[in-house]
Amino acid sequence: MVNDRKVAVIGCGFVGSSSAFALMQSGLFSEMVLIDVDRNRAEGEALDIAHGVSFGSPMKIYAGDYSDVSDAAVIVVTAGAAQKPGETRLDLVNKNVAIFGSIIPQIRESGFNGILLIVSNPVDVLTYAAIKMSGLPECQVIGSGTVLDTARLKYMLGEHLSVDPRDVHAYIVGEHGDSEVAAWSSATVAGVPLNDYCELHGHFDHKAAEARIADDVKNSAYEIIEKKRATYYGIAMSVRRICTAIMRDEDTVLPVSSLMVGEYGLNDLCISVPTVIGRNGVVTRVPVALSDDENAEFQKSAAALKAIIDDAGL
Ligand code: 6V0
Repeated sequence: MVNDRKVAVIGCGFVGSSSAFALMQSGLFSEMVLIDVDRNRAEGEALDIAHGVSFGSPMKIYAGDYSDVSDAAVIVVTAGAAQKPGETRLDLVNKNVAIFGSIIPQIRESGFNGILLIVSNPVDVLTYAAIKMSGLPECQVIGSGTVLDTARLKYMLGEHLSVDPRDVHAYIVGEHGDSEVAAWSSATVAGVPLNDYCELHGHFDHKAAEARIADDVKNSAYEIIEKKRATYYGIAMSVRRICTAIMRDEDTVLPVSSLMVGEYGLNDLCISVPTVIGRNGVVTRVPVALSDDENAEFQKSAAALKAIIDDAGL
């Protein structure tokens, strides 16, 4: 039986603890179990976060093990090595595939049948690995994908155009990483095509602005890691947003990473495209319009991911 009020977070480092903190504040769950190979870390984070409960909604928060996850509605996996300054997300493949080899089979053996949300990097490759190792239906395994990159894009466009980022409709698609693609051709502000909206605000040099903003989005993780060693608040809010879409059965469109079965001509790899998310996970993917150039870049991103999946022997 799935307990709709229970979430588990595996990996309690910067990203896991920040996500747990954001989930505690969300009021979505009334029970949260934290798991880490460093048991003290999980216990410390559980205590620290639990002390905020009296300012939020009643909630049981504790450090546990895999016997505690069988009935969770959602498991968020953030365990694994993180990027060091100068390292790409793809540099982490072998280390984190091995770590997943010790985590996902234990989730499987527990009998878990909820939604598995993968956050560890490289997230697209690890989402694919989690589908293979968990035996769960593919719609129940979701990678946080380019939800964070898209949030960064909307924030930066909001700043550029002095408009609420929530009124910017624009997506980063492809790999959560260096080959990601900004889908400029379908971007709008309140339904107005992006370039038209830019011109209303006195911005005419579209190509230069697009290149600058896409670069800033792509490089923001590197910049933050260089300055403070890790990124965690933005991803924690992304985790909260994805969990909200799931638990409230919102059918929200979010650019999560999931297994392609013919969409965009792709098969047998996980990559981010706008995807409808509800209580059972992936409902369907939205065929966002890409220009020829964007599609070529997106296909390149997919080919790069496929090569890594094959190299890793997944
Ligand atoms: P961190 O602070 O080093 O935390 C990792 C945690 O995982 C530590 O507490 C470890 O003890 C724990 N851990 C390691 N092995 C296991 C295991 N077998 N079982 C349980 N716990 C284990 O790293 P941080 O929290 O900064 O990053 C975690 C992961 O998230 C990394 O792979 C990052 O690259 C990734 N991120 C993904 C983002 C996204 O948008 N998808 C964004 C930011 C970081």
